[in-house]
Amino acid sequence: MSVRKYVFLTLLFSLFVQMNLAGHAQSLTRQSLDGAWQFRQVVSDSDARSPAPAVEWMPAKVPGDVHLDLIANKRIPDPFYRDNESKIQWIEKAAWEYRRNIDVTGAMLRHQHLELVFKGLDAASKVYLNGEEIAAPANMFREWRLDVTGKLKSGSNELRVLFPSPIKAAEEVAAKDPWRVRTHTDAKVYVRKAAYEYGWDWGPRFVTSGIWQPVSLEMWDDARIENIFVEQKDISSTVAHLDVQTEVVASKPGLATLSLSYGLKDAEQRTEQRVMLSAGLNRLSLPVNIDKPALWYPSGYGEQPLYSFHAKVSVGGQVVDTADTKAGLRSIVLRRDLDKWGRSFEFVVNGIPVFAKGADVIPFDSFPNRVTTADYRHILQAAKDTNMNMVRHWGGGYYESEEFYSICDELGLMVWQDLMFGNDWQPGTYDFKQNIQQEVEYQMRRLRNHPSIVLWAGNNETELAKEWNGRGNLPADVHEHIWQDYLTEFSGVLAVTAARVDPQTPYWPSSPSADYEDLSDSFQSGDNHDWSVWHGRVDFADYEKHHWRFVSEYGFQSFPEMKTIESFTTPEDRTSIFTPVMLAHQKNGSGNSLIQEYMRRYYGDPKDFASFLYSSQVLQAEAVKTGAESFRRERPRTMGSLFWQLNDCWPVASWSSIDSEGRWKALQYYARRFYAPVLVSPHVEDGSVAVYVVSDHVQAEQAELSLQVMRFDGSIVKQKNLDVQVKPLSSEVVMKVPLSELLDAGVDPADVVVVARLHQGGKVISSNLLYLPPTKKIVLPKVPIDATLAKVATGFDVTLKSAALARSVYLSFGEQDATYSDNYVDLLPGEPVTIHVTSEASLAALQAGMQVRSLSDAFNPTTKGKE
Ligand code: BMA
Repeated sequence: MSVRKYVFLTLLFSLFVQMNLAGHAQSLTRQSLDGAWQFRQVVSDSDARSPAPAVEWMPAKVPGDVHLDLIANKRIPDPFYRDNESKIQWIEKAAWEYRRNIDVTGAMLRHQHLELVFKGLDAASKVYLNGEEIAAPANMFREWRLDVTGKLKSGSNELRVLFPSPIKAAEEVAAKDPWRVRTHTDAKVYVRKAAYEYGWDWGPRFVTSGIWQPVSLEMWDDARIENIFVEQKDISSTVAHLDVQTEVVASKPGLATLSLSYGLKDAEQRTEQRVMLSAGLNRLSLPVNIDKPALWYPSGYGEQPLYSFHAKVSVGGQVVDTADTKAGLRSIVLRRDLDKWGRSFEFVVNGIPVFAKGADVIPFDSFPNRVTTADYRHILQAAKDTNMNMVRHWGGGYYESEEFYSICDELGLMVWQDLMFGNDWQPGTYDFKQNIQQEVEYQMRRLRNHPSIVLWAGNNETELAKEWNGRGNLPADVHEHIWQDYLTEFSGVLAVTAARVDPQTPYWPSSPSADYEDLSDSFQSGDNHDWSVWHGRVDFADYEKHHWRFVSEYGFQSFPEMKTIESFTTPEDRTSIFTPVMLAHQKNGSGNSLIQEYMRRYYGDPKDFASFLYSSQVLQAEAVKTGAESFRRERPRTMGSLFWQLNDCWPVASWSSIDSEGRWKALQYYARRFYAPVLVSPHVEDGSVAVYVVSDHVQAEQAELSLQVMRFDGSIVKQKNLDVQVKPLSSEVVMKVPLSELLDAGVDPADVVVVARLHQGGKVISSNLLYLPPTKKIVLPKVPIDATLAKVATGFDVTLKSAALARSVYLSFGEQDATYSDNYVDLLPGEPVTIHVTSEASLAALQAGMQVRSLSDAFNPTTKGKE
């Protein structure tokens, strides 16, 4: 057959297809199946020992989980209150089922494709339609798209999802792994589920089940859009070379039109392409070049413009599906160059080496479906407002919602995204590898357009875990086997998936890791988790001995403030930090004793329960401050400081800087200071006070340094001033003065404080106090602090004044909730500080509740030498 004849027939055939299609083309219809469902406990499960098994059908809410539904039906008490956690452990041993009806019309049945789409089933489950089992999903982190074409009938259809006991389900899968008897891998990891549900050293155990993400029925005919990927091929300030890939699933071959409009807010550009679809998945690539693109920058380095992309597929002139996405244009490189210290570990965004400043983020609640947009915004805005530019999304929870990443995009918070593998050793079975590959591919395709995501990290501490829990003593062949499994998964399957699905975003095998170049936790290379302070029980100053390349975890614990403690305790529970309920809300073993041990090491015994809560927060803040400033002074050797942890998922003593009720702890206020873009950081080294100036600014700038040695009554022992040229993106010692020169003869170092301030344009851009002897050797003056409350246009102002030094002055209003422009401030004699307060409460109520507490108030008076 001649070529000419072949082309003519093909065109004739497609024309025929077109005409046929034109008549029928309809756009995809999505019907939500969220909302009211029913649920019950499946009584067949023989050992469902529970006080009042929930056997009858009860109202349920989807998306959600069985714990939330039992709370809503008053079948269980508030899991967070007192020690209720221990009373509801029966739930994980029970099997549960959910059901609802779907009313289907003839018109719906005429669609070529009817698909049930479950965005998230936690976790091992069976799906039944009109009594027929249609699927057995077993991964909480995957989307389950179930073809029910020809299975739905006109009228009412019953959809039911059965969740066996997660504990049993995991045991059953684990039992099938021939290696398990020798690897002793924990059964729970065999079913892909959020690890923190099983409890963590800051979190309670609520092993739940449920339809935790939205469900819908999708009806489509010719084609639907599966995904849009804005691949950022080459980005610079002059031009952005993009490849916009639209993935279209077509039910049969045919001509279609793909049109794409894109742009910043209202500046729209368009491009269009006629395409020949083949049946199945089509990856349609549309190259897009944008001149002088508006680049996305991390917070502190520029704006966060987001381009919108709108794709439309038309068949026979009819739009059959549309899809939207946003993308921020930026180049991101994880630079790991050999240098005099080993190999660097720095994030370079649009050519700027960014010192990562931030914290680790855990799940926002023990029950994901209770987390609101306001919760995300409150915590993430707090991160931005305290000069953070990165959050590490830790690998023991669940991949977050679109909202979380969109807010990070908007705020310029880079996201170090762990894949959801937390600490535990993972199975190496073929099924498991398949399952996690599909999970990670799905999640990366869902999230890859978010400019905030700057790294995919394989897991949390699983490389480290190679030697944990006796694994180091496994027989050599077993140890070799589990290591091979690990490498295959985290430096094989998942690394390859990342490179294929999101080639522009760096992949890192584990946190911490040195990418096998060195043992993880190396000084020379990679990231590390520095737990010498706290878990290692060493002094805060130990941080200064560590020259890490990037610190992705370190931290110290404290208690939440009284109002949060009151939310889960009775007055009897609040008589000591060691009451059973206070201990039930401490998940890190002897954490409360360790706080006390450090308290006695640095300050002494707080005089009462409230003082303990307050001073534990000051202690935590001082500990992390010591680490953060040391890591920043080490720039460019160290290029990141992420402290453990930003948030809490329930009310608990933990490492968080913001408690479960969203109340900032002292650490959050301190973070704004030690993460300031330009930081003055005085430090005692080789018998001198070395004053470092650290800058994250890309421009050089002028500033004036003043260094004072001040007695606690404000009188000045020594003053030094210096004009400083602050270099961009640097850390530098700008002044170094021997202590002997700073302290005149007869001046007791315990009676003075070194005050370093950087002035610019008449304003103090950074100030820092340095105490010379160990804190415990210092007897702080006991002076009344004058606090004046005034109503102002935007709320209230409180002006604090003190005749002598007052450390970590904490302003609060008892029962009244309020937000503070600052808190836990050091008051220097005669230098009033005004804190702006916003609150629903009235002036009178605030006046009545106003309390001001400083460090010296929290401890019974001591006299010099008696400490
Ligand atoms: C690291 C983290 C978490 C843990 C924290 C505090 O291990 O990865 O797993 O909560 O330390 O112990």
